[in-house]
Amino acid sequence: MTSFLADLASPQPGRGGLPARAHLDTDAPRQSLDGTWQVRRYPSPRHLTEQGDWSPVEVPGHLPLQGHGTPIYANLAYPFAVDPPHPPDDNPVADHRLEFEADAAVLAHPSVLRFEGVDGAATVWLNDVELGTLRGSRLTTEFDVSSVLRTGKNVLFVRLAQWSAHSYLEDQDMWWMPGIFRSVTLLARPSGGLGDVFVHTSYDHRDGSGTLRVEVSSASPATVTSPAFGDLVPGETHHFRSVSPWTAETPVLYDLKVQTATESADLRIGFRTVHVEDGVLLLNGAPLLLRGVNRHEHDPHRGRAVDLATARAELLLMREHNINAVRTSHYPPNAAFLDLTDELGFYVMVENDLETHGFELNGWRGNPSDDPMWADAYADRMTRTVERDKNHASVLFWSLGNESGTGANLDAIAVWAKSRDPERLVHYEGDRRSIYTDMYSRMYAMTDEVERLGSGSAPSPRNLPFVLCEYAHAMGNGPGGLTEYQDLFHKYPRLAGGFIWEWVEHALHGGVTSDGRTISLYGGDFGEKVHDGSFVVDGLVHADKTPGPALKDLARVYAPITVVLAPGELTIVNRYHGLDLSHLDAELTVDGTASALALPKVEAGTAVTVPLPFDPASTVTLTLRHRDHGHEVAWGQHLPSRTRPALTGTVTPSGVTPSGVTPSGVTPSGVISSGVTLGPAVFDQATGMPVRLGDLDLHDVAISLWRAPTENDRGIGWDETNLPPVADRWAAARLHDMRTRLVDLTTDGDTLIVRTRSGPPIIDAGVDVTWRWTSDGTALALDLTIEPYGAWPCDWARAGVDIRLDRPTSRVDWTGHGPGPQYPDTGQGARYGSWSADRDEFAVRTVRPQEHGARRIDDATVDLAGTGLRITGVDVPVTIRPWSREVIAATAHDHELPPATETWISVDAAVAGVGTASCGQGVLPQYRLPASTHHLHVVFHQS
Ligand code: IPT
Repeated sequence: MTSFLADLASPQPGRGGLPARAHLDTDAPRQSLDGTWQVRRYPSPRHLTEQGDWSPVEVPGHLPLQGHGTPIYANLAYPFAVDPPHPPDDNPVADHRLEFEADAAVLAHPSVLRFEGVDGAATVWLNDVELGTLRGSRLTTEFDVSSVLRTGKNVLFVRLAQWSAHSYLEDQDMWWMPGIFRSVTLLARPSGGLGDVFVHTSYDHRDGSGTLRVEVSSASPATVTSPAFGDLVPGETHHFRSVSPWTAETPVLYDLKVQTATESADLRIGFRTVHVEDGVLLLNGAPLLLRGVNRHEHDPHRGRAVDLATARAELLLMREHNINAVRTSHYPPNAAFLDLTDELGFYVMVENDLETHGFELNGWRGNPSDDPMWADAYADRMTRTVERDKNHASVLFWSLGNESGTGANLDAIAVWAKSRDPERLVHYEGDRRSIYTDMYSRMYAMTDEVERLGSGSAPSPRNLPFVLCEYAHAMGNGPGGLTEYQDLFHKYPRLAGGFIWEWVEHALHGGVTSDGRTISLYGGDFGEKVHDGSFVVDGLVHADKTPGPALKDLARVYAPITVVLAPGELTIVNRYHGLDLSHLDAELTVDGTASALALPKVEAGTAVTVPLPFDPASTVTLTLRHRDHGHEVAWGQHLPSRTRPALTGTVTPSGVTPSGVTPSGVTPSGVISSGVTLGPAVFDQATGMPVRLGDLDLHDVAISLWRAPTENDRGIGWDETNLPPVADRWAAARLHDMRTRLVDLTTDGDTLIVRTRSGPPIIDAGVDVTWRWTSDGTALALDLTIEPYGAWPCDWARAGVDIRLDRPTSRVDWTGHGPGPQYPDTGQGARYGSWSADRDEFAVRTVRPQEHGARRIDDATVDLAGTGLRITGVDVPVTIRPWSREVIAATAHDHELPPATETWISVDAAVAGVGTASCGQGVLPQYRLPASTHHLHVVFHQS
């Protein structure tokens, strides 16, 4: 076993494997070795005598998700000493063993054993014969087993160590979880069968013609046929006068059969040309806008062992939300995923299995990217990436890897990729010189810089098109600011769009609480000493693939059509790559009554304005639905101006005794003077706050400027790296800890006027608040003015009123924007209408609790088990939750929040945007809330 140990410290690629080739679907017999294997563990490769017992394990699967060890989440930081190429001694090893009988059909031929993904570093034996080693966790390795596979019992043995030299190359921001997490297959390789196939196509948009060349390597003569094109000569370029191009909008695939006398493969190919001209990314001659997401493979139970049905469902969900591009961050996906992207229509950037990000924490010293010792490993990884996936129409870009600094090894693999596959574009973000890439790529660049790049006032290297390989970090409540990015993409042809970070949250399933709540876990929850907490939970969809609110917002922002409704006219901007609108149905809804609308013809890349008379006082919504898929593609809405609710009569306050207020605003302890009444409301003369509305007790009514920090509030914005996160600024100002003094409580005719002054301790800044209460005998109206005084040390999170009710809410029905939440820089997907949500939906729960769920309402009824509270106003931001903000802020996981026994309601005059400072720019200036005067008009009714 010394060689096992020595191998682990070798920067060399795995040995013993066959040359990389395309993942082909052939008719040669095959046998899946997936299923139940046996596993036994050792604490380290130096302790291989201390073996544990054999126990079952499912393949594909990760060991830590099956009770063998624990997952570790770290972003950049290597959870071991950075001592390349050496792995740590503390290095869990697992022997995997499978006994199987080989199928006669496989045994009848030479054969290979294929591993599609083994996380960690392994040595493989079949029937005690060492086949070689596996390196490159997310890459395919094939071993020739022709002379080893036998009739009857075979024993496959895989010794897998978690850490090796190659761990330095696999520092992706995700869970470290060893295991054979993709399929293991025996493939018959008939003599004279197919070796490799490389399909080259192009499309000429000027005349609709296409070319096709199929390179075949095989041990005997091969033929290529296609129902559409007849017989083709391998290796020869065929010209076809008219082909249907492949695009994500029209994913036309042609069948192709490549065969020898002994083996035949079915391929589905597409004709398309991707290239760059004058700094613009073009597909089939027309500008290409990437409306993309970064997709990791993740399932809360199975980790990266994501089955194809799940992958298909993910892609369908993306398509329903106008996503047209996927970056396979940060490794090649399950090979069959790309069959789906070909078929369903996605532009794919396939990324090499490479990241050395942890070296950045060490000033990039010793970075493998620039060390000749690692050159072969780099070449090996890139080769296996390109060779496996080179026949997919959907794959437009090869990415060299993620966050691996710069260096000669990257330069070399870029040059190799370009020479091996000149028809695709090469991407790498980490090297700003962009000397060998086909696009200038950045991550999280701020909108002002993107604007400069788009307009040309900041030059992009070599006049390359610009792409954001990551932006808008979808962590917790957010991302804010999607619209600002998209507007720039629409404005400047040089901007080719980008990929949101990221598609799916990587929370792991941690069981269910006694009251039935799912436990979702993140970094640190497994006792890791080095970890990055909840930073792994940052996706548009939750780990179980249920959409978070940001997905609806993104769908609106990514819509390939913009609909603008104004009284008298309708403008439609068609931003499709090539489609006109004939595949859409339009529905016009005027004040709730829907009718079909005939759409004008609008060619791709053009806009049309047509007359559309309607009463400006009506609510008009135009939705466009995709006829084939049924999903809503785009919508626009005209909203009439609304007037604030007015009471029809007034009653006068009673019981106001100015002497009840002492100069300091303090009443004798324990005495609640409740003599002040106004219609259905009773006020505490000592505090000036309402304590009762009809049958409802109101508690803790107070002014608040704080929110439970979002994960974006906790991040340092890239636009102000010299400042602490806004959440820390609020904490320093003790924004959560306001102290209030009643200034006076008076009446002015039928108005009860309460003036209070509130401010955090320590500092001499705060707010003067005037509460003007009126009532018609049944409802209670509040006119509130919040005015800052003093020099405020920070912006506010919000400005509004908190109320606690001593009973839980079951649901909320409202008229206003919905169904999703809305902050000033999010909620693009929220439209005006009548909505209903249960307590959890309204609150919008996140894996790590934080401020969320504000809706802008005109009329909301809060169901409080037997009674209700109705709130009316115009566009009033409201949050309704069972917990105080202090509780939310102090709770690390959703399942740790206490059961709902009460209701906290906030009714705000203003709220701040959320931005995307968890990784990227903070809240844009126009969405911040510097100290200033705010007004709120709202009416409460007990119902
Ligand atoms: C960037 C990484 O590429 C990605 O894997 C992920 O970690 C993301 O950030 C944040 O979730 S790197 C970052 C330092 C910009």
